[in-house]
Amino acid sequence: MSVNIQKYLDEVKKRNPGEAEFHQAVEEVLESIAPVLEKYPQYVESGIVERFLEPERQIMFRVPWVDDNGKVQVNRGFRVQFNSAIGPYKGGLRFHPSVYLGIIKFLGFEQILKNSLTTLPIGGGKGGCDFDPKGKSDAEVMRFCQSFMTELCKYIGPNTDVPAGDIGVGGREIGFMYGQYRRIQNEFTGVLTGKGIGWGGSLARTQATGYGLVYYTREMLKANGKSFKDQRVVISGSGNVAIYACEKAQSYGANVIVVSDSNGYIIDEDGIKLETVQRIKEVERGRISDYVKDHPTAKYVPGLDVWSVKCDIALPCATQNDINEDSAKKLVANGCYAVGEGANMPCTNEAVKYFLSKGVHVGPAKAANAGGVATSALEMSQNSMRLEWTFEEVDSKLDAIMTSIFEACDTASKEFGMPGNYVAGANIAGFLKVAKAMYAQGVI
Ligand code: NDP
Ligand code: 2IT
Repeated sequence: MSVNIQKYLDEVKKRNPGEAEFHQAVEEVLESIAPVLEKYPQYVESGIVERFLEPERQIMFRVPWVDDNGKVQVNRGFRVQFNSAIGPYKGGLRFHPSVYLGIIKFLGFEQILKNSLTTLPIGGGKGGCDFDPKGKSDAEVMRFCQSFMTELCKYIGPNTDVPAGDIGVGGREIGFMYGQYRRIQNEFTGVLTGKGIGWGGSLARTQATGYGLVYYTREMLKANGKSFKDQRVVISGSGNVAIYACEKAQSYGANVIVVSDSNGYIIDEDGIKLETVQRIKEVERGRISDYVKDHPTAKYVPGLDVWSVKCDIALPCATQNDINEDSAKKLVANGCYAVGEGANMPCTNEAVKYFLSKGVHVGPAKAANAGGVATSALEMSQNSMRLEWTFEEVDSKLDAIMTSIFEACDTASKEFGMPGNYVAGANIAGFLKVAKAMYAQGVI
């Protein structure tokens, strides 16, 4: 049987006009799972693909709040509850001015497969708001978060949908939202993850996405006879994922020479000084350009062309479509041989194809950055058991999960005749588990 993938994609574009990021994510997955659908025609016949591509529920809501000048501001909030076949909806909240339905849907769609790969019982969802936390006072962020949760709380719950952080949502925002949820619902429950230590949070959740990315990339390098030791690493971003990827890569002997933000990037040939980045980003909420004040031998370059810096390993940890085909060509021309995707969909589909055609090892986001949500699921387990595990316990479970995710991608890539294509392997392994669950549960 030959499966017409284009028909599904055309239908997605027609039903979801103007949502370019969602179309892009769907296209990549459909291309990968074509051989799966040929092998298992029952998934085609029972409409699994059409159902898989349509969110179970999409919520959009007004978020009114009052700024420090007494002026009323209105933002638009989203929660897309995409698929709950294998567990409650699970996925982060993004607060960034670029947020619209197409971004939340691409993230929610990727989350289904990512969460499936974690081996833990979590479905896929994502939410967010077009609110820009930059330059806002703590009091403004609190009033905004309270208003956002006042509406969101109607749709979530510890067994229904468990949000967490993403771009623009860290410990401060989770705290304000958790407080408001608890006040309205009058219950102390694991409805959000990424909570603080001492009120339901898990040790190692803060580090988990960045550490997990490096654990996954370590396994990918190992399978190809390589390691992080003495390699030049370029990281984009300087937020939560970038910081802890940098820490773990350095602990494996890598020379991390670049971090960035949306204004520019730092090149420090002697190795990025992480404590300076952490002070600027986690404490002062400042700009990465300040780094050179402490380290005058480093260089600050305005703009986003981080991928022109020569490196062996690239870890994009900022945002989607950060590496296009041109950047991919520059990276390969400069000798880059491995890419570990810390951000969600940081490479365009054309960039991924170019990398694979040149033999570059690509650790796809939905596998390589799954450590964050996996540790969120461990936080949910701890909350349910009313127990707290040590940092070492959580970190060792995270390492084992990332190793098993790499093995699943590797095995699926070989089983379907594409050895070394971990992008296809991740899509296939993630999809199979969800498809099997949907099939068993009937047409719903
Ligand atoms: P943060 O908000 O902590 O940091 C985001 C970083 O990316 C900042 O340095 C930011 O710069 C930069 N950035 C954001 N948008 C842009 C843009 N449009 N252009 C250039 N730079 C940009 O977010 P996280 O570190 O949590 O998230 C980073 C990525 O990792 C995202 O793709 C997210 O979806 C993904 N991810 C996050 C997980 C988590 O647990 N937090 C889990 C899995 C994936 P600036 O400050 O200038 O905006
Ligand atoms: O993209 C992601 O996986 C996240 N932002 C983390 C989601 C979570 O529920 O911890």
